[in-house]
Amino acid sequence: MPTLTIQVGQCGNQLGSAIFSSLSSPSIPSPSSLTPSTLPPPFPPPPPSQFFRTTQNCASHSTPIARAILIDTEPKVVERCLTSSTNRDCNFRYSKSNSCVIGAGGAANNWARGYASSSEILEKCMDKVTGELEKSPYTPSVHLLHSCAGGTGSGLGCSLTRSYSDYHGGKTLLFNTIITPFESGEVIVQDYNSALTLSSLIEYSDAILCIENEVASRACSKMLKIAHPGVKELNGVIGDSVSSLISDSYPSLTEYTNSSNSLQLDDVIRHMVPHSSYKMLSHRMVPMMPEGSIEFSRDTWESGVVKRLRQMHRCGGTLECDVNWRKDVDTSVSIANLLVLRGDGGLPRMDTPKRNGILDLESPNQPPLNPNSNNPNSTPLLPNPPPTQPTPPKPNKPKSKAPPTSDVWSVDCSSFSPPNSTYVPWNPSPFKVTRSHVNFKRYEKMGGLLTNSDSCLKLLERVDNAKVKFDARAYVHQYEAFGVGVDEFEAAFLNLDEVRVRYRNLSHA
Ligand SMILES: Nc1nc2c(ncn2[C@@H]2O[C@H](COP(=O)(O)OP(=O)(O)OP(=O)(O)O)[C@@H](O)[C@H]2O)c(=O)[nH]1
Ligand SMILES: [Mg+2]
Repeated sequence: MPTLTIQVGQCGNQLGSAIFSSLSSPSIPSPSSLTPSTLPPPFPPPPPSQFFRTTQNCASHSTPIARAILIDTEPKVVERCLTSSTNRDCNFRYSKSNSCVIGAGGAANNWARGYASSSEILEKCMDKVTGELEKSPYTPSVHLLHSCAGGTGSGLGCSLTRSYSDYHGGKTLLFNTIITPFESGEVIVQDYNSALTLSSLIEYSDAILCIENEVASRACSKMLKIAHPGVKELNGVIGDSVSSLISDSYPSLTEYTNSSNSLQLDDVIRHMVPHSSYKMLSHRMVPMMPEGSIEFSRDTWESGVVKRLRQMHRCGGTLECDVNWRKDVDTSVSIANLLVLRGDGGLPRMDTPKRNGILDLESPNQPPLNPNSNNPNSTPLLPNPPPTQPTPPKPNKPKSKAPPTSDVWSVDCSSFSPPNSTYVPWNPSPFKVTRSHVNFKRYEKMGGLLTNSDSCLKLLERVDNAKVKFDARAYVHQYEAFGVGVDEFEAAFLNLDEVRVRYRNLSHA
């Protein structure tokens, strides 16, 4: 099932490029991989069909096209994304007609300016979105990417999220990946913009993945040993972390072997947000290491990947270098966790290239997709696919094939299951694990963990910085000029305080 990505502002667009680049990167068979001798030499495997489409009847040769809309209020970044995706070494490309540059000068780091974009601008963006949606029979999830601190990504990103929710809410689930600014402060009003962004998304988005630039920067310097990481390096780390979670993976070997659908973004949202009062997600990834060290690493699944992720989760650390191995009780109470394990098997098998890859929706011979993801764990609190949607016939099943000779399917992950992990008592199925034997890039074994827990409190506490400025009414006039005054600020702070109280109370539930 397709997922539409909407990239807004400088950060959203640059990050989108990094995520699509990671999603379309070839996996490299590792020296000790269990299957590569039977496989042809490395070549770019088909990227996940959820995020790409192909053009007419030439699926095997054409470059996959990202299902993405590129939006900004200044042309530079969008143009750079379009140009770099035409480079020979790029494994995907953007559709030029999906770019939408409105205005000419940016939103001057002012959330209100971006949010107050005219209905004409919103309509222009939504027309592009509709144009892309019409290329697929049904799109159950939309992934919006933007920063919190600027004006366009944060303000227009929130306005688009709201419009999308108004037009398509109930039929489509919205997943916002947002980048929070460095605490040291790059933009003087970044705390205002972050507070207004979070408050708005909590209302209109279905799930919010918060990624801190601070953490990405430490990942680059401490884990990848990059001396002076720049935006490109930060985006490399974030792109890999996000794509390792959302790329194709399967709940079980049976589902993989029977060619059932892989986990889709709407399934992720339903699992991770079982109650609409708790939408804040965070992520972790293991391993992260310098490129040159990867081939020397010989991790085992249980002690090398799962145990390390479990300990990071236990002590609330986002990076492996923060792990305190002496801690033996969970610091946080979780609402839900999703563990994704990838690797051991090298490349995808080549006998059924379509299976892991792109379904050519524009080809007349392509069997239609089944829009019913029928996830048994889905809850009625988030919208399911629309009941009026006609159910297309089931796709022809590709021939069943021998299971991959990889042990990723049998890794013991029970340390994340209740009661071995601390969960709220009201979620009957808080833990899910999905797997793929396809290596993630060069990593022989890797694990990603998506968490909904009270670990988001640290981030929410940063709102207090905004309150201090607001008490002095600093810069508020700049927001008032675009319709966001004292009342709107106070409503946003109140909204965020309520979220804090809800998450804080998890440990008393
Ligand atoms: N990780 C990451 N952060 C970025 C990137 N570009 C900008 N940022 C962060 O985003 C914030 C600034 O937001 P931008 O996305 O540049 O702003 P914008 O949405 O284009 O809005 P205006 O320029 O104000 O119209 C700062 O916190 C930057 O550190 C990027 O490519 N990657
Ligand atoms: Mg900008």
